[in-house]
This record gives sequence, structure tokens and C-alpha cells, in this order.
Amino acid sequence: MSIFELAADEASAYESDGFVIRENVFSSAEIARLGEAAERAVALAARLGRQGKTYTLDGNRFVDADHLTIQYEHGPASETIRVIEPVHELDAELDALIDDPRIVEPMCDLVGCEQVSLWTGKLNLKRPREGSGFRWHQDSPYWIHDSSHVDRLPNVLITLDDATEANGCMRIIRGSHTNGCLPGIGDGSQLEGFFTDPACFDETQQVPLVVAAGSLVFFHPHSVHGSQPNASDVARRALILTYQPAGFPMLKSGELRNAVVPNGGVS
Ligand SMILES: O=C(O)CCC(=O)C(=O)O
Repeated sequence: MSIFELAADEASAYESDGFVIRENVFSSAEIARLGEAAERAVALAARLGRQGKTYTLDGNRFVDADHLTIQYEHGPASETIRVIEPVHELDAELDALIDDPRIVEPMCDLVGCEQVSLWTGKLNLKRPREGSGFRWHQDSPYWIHDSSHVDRLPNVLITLDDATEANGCMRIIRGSHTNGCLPGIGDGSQLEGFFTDPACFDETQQVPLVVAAGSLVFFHPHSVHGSQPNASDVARRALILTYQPAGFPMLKSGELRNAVVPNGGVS
């Protein structure tokens, strides 16, 4: 048995709830280093963003710089970066995280493969008092046209700061992953297909993911999730990495990034 693989109770929680939490996986020193790496990536993205192609979706500003997408905060003319995808390309330390056995071994169990590759990786920043919320959505409708195995794209949220209700922790609807891609809100907005119709899930089943920095939350690509704005004076930064079976290209670059299995897979 590999040290970090999912225990039977964790696997059954993932199956029934659509998510499983592992708290305090990374030490505070590791999280401090990852936080610095994240800020280096933000500085680089800010520079790249100045040369990119700007567009708006439902009034919010996005910039594409080659295959990198940078989302800006929703306030008028805000220069604050909200999301960077794919972020691992911007910093070697973030790239190395893709191979961390604490992530890769559980991911092999969730994908159902001996080896996995990266599908995409995001940095969500939620700056103090400014970080906006995410409406209820599933990730799978964003990916359905680019992947033939959308059911096998599990995510892991890696918290870089303590996540609380006040700073807009992510929330998951327990059990909402069981019916595939759900209908969108259909309100005429540009992203109407991506935000989930509230009639199709039970909001009372939401679980606020209040976890310390350095925790992992593995969650299903069909899980309905979202979050409130950051109403506090402290940041709520998090990375989200998404894996798939080995040998498939990544979402945005089309390149292959297999995860290196520790000890050649023998543990
Ligand atoms: O970071 C959050 O609170 C939500 C992120 C999210 O829903 C996403 O990136 O798909």
C-alpha cells in the first residue's frame, strides 16, 4: 500500500459526498514557500497580462496571454488578479507540486489509474475585502467539449491560507456529483450554461470548507461548488489542480504533463 493512497472510508466519502478532506497535509514552512511561489506567479502574470488580449464576459475582465488566462477582480478597472490558469507554468515550485506524492497517490485512486497527468491548474487569489465570490457551478460543463473523460477529472484544492467563512472559503454541495452535467441558469448571460440551475441541486446540503492552510480537499468534477466574497482582512488563496489518466494533453496548452510517480510507482 502506498503511504498516501485513499483509505476505504475516504474513498466511500468521495463516492457518496463528492469530496474528501485531508487537513494539515503541508507544513507551515512548505505553505510559506508555496505562498511565495504563488506571489511570484502573480507578479509574472501581471506583466504578461499587459501584453495579452483583453475581453469581457458578463462585464468581467479576462486577459489571454498565449494560453494563459488571467481573470481580474470585478470592480471597475480593477488591476487585482483574481484567477490565473494554468499557473504551474509560471513558477518551478508550483510545477514541482504536480508530482507531490501527497497529491498524486490519492489522485491515482480517484482517477482509477496507476499514473496520472495534469489536466489544468489554477490559482484563486481572493484578496482581503476585494476577492469576489464564485456562483454555484460544476467544473465539468467547462471541460465537456475538450475532454472525452470528463468524469475522470478530479480536483484537489490546496489551501495557502486558513479558509474561513469570513474570507470566503469554498463550499461544496454534498452529493451533487451524482447526476452528471446539470443544466445552466439560462438567464441570457454569457456564462448562463456554466452556472448551475439552483432547481437542480439542494442548497441546504452545502458544506463550507473551513480548513487550515496546508489542507487538501479532493472533489469530483461534477460537484456543485462556489463561494462568497472575501469580507475579511485576510487573504484566502488556494491552488486547484485537476488530474486525468496519464498520457492525455492539458486543457489549455495541449501539452503533456505526466505526474512523476515517486520511486517509479513502487512504494
Ligand atoms: O476558490 C473558490 O472559492 C471557488 C473556485 C472555483 O469554484 C473554481 O475555480 O472553479
